[in-house]
Amino acid sequence: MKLYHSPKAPNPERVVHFLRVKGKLDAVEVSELSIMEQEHRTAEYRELSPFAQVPVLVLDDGTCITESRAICTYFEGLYPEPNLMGETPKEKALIEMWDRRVELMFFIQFATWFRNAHPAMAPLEQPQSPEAAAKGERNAKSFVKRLDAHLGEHEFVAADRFSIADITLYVACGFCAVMRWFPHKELENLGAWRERMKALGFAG
Ligand SMILES: N[C@@H](CCC(=O)N[C@@H](CS)C(=O)NCC(=O)O)C(=O)O
Repeated sequence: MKLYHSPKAPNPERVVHFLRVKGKLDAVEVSELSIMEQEHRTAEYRELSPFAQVPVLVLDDGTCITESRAICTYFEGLYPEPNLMGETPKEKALIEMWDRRVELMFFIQFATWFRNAHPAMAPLEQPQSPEAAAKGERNAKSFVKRLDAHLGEHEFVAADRFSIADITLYVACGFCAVMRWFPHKELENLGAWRERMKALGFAG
């Protein structure tokens, strides 16, 4: 299997953390490409990823799987232990619910802010929109406050156990540094959750 990655890009990072926790990083050959050099926009790469994004997982039979969560679902099926997506129907639903909330209401909102506000993103996001940036920033900041309140009452994001939802939040929080925003330093419960993640082997 071959995983297409781009250094520091958060969506492939999500997959890499997921695989690392499973102890299966060596199951894939990692191929790096540069988003800033626009290596993901070549005709050859679009054969693998029609929307010109990383990550892509290419199976040995040539099947291409994009979407970081779908790739994680594939690995969860291949390598069930440790379970990261829920054991029971209830756990599976709660973990998916929170993972989608973190992805849609935080990760993507933050990405919208970053892509529309940061000068380095201008070549990729044409045209950049200050209105979209402001809306993304507002949404991301509002969600993170609600999440902080949730983490005041729960050790982990979903179903009171470590799961993919924590990995998604960890990656999203780290990504915020590109706008010099450090939500886990501003919000106490998020900061305490991050310490728990450190204890699980996630670098500070
Ligand atoms: N929903 C997709 C999003 C993938 C995505 O947006 N990847 C970014 C890197 S983190 C990308 O390839 N960006 C290229 C571009 O914007 O041109 C997933 O979860 O994999």
